[in-house]
Amino acid sequence: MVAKTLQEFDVELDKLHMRGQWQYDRLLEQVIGGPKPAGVPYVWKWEEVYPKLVEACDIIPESYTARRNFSFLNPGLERGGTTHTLLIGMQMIKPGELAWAHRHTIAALRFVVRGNERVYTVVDGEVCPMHAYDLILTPRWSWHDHHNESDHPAIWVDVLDLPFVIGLNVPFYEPYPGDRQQVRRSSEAEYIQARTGALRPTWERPKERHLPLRYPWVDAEAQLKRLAKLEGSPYDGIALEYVNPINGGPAMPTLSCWIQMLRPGEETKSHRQTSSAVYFVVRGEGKTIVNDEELEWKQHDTFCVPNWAWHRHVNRSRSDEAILFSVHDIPMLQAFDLYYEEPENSIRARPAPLVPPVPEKSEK
Ligand code: 1HN
Repeated sequence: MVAKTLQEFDVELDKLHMRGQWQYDRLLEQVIGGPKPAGVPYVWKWEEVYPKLVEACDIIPESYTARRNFSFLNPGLERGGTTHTLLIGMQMIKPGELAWAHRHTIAALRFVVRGNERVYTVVDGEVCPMHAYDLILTPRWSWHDHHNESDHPAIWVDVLDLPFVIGLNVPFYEPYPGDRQQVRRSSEAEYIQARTGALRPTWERPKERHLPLRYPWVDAEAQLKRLAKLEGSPYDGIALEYVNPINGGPAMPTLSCWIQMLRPGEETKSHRQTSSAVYFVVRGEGKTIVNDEELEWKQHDTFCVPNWAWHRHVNRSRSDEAILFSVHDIPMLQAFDLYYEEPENSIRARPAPLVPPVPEKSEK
């Protein structure tokens, strides 16, 4: 009997829905050199997005049932998503509108573009006012409804870990019984958020996750200004993370949110990370060079940096700062020891400043 060739044997196995390990050797040859970035770098221009949002207000007269939201889809990803784990988009809500309450296992956040005191999201019974550039979390499985009780349209950026949750096949969803959820109105002291500062009730065990629900822009901007004179990160300038004040970790278990200042004329060094990111330009003008592609951006543009793509940022202005808000999937990778950077570890690599030396006693 003539011996089977390996190729014939592989075909037989394939019919039985099995595959020999030796086949992976061939596969591995293709992946040598590390991950290939998933999707492409891309910019969604405010000047193209904004008129479409305005148009959507006429074409979709109510945001009552659905959210009047556009997702920004990476032209290089067949499965959808802005990166392979993150989805960013924009939402507009007209005066008097309500986007009714629901919850899902997809974690989300809102970064406000246009808002005011009478625009708010209710998250698990807590009212979160939406002023321009505030960050509001709507954590996994939290009830959330959006309200615009003001006379002006409101716009915000939505970021979700949707591709990640779909990838793990855990997309639960539930509408609230009724359009708006009950609010803890009697006193702000009842809010979980009132317990996230440096002074906390001695009689309660603190809630440990998904806190606070709202990071006001006034605090973020003040902290950027306070630290602007520092050297900062060679790769990201003055990049600050919105952290959970209880455990010091990321704002949500899958999403790390950053606010970052590039000083006038600042050009960062290039690096790559196994994480991917989406960016929203708060203000300023510049470019981010991703591999060989130059992403030109200005105020209110949105862009993405795929995983394991070399990237650096340039603030083109000699006189003005550029401010970027970004969301990274770093915690997803760190949870499983899959977070790497090249050419060096830069995130949290440096120790905090030392106590200044005590001067020697002078002889009198
Ligand atoms: C969602 O629930 C919201 O609650 C916005 O405002 C955008 C995009 C995809 C899936 C769910 C919201 C969304 C979304």
